[in-house]
Amino acid sequence: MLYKILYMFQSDINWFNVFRYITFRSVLSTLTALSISFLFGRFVIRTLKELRARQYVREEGPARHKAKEGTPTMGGCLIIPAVVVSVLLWADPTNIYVWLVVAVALLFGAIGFTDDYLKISRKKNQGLSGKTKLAMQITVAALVAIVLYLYPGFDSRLNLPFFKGVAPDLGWGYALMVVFIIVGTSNAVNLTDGLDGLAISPIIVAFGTYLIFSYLSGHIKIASYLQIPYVAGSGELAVFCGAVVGAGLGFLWYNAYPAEVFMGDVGSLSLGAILGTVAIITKQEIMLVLVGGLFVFEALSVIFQVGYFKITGGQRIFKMAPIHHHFELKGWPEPKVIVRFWIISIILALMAFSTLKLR
Ligand code: 57M
Repeated sequence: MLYKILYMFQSDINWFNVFRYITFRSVLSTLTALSISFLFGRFVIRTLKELRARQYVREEGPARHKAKEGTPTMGGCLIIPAVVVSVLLWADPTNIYVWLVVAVALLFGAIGFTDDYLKISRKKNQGLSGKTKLAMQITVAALVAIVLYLYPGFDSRLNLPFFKGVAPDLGWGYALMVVFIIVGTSNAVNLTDGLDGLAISPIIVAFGTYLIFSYLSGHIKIASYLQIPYVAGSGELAVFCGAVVGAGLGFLWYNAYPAEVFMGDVGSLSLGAILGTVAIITKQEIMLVLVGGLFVFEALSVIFQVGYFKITGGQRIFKMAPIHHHFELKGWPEPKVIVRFWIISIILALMAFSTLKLR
């Protein structure tokens, strides 16, 4: 919004022309969200404590986690508003993709908020039933898929990295893939959020990566040179990604080990869904497997653990899933698990960038 107002005066104040540039507004969006989450962090933590929004730790978890009982949760109530306010200030309000991703952030945030609220009101780690939560996620993701499928500026071809000019049109199958990506990424981030700062830092890395991908895919000349799909208007999502990076950095200030606050499902479900939606709109869906590789790895560890447990009648592949608990139970101190997983997420992001010219 501010962007449109300030740009109106660029004929009177010439340097206001700079507000036209996505790069400049992405930096402002990052700094605005960082300022909001950092400055309001202490107030939100205090309010969550007063509202008894405290974490109930599952019995069967690693013993060390019992000490975390009572930590304020629902820190997503700090992250999401910081993101939305920054996006409304600095993104182009006429861009449909911006509003679609804002809607995803708020609707998945509402699902997570409901889950967190039920856990807190029941005073145990049992919120929405798995089926109810999944049904709500699929419903929202299906609405996104329908909007994108029907939007004339968006096509249903699947962009395959490494294969020049190969982009099969999946038709309605693309809509199903959209639902799978959004719901899958949302739940993968949710599963990953099990140690202090373990989810938010790879989120910052992933959105920093998609900030650049958004800018590239929305720039017709650069997209053509790199031979990646040009998606008119997707460049504005760089402003959105910048807001998530900024809000995430401000939240990490308080979520860093030992955490003063957890993001809750209100944060993890929303951030995961946003990441999946941005990957789809920029037509870098397959790249998400690499950029969000840590989230994929965590989710797969649960799938394989549960599957093997059922097939073998009780045996386990890992000491405990998701995989971060396995290393905890191997004796790695929590900060060591966290930082090593951060390193992996940075390596994966660098690998994703390296594919940009490998065609
Ligand atoms: C999401 N939530 C954390 C916090 C955070 C099917 C099964 C794999 C499901 C899975 C599960 O319940 N996942 C829920 C993970 C929880 O964090 C809260 O949840 C929000 C994110 N959704 O914001 O509010 C706990 O994680 C710890 N935590 C931190 N620092 C943070 O910054 O230390 C979170 C954020 C918090 C806190 O202790 O209480 C979670 O782990 O529940 N279940 C599991 O992940 C459990 N695994 C398991 O049961 N494995 C089995 C089978 C089912 C695969 C096995 O391996 O045999 C583990 N999680 C817990 N206890 N808490 C192990 C048991």
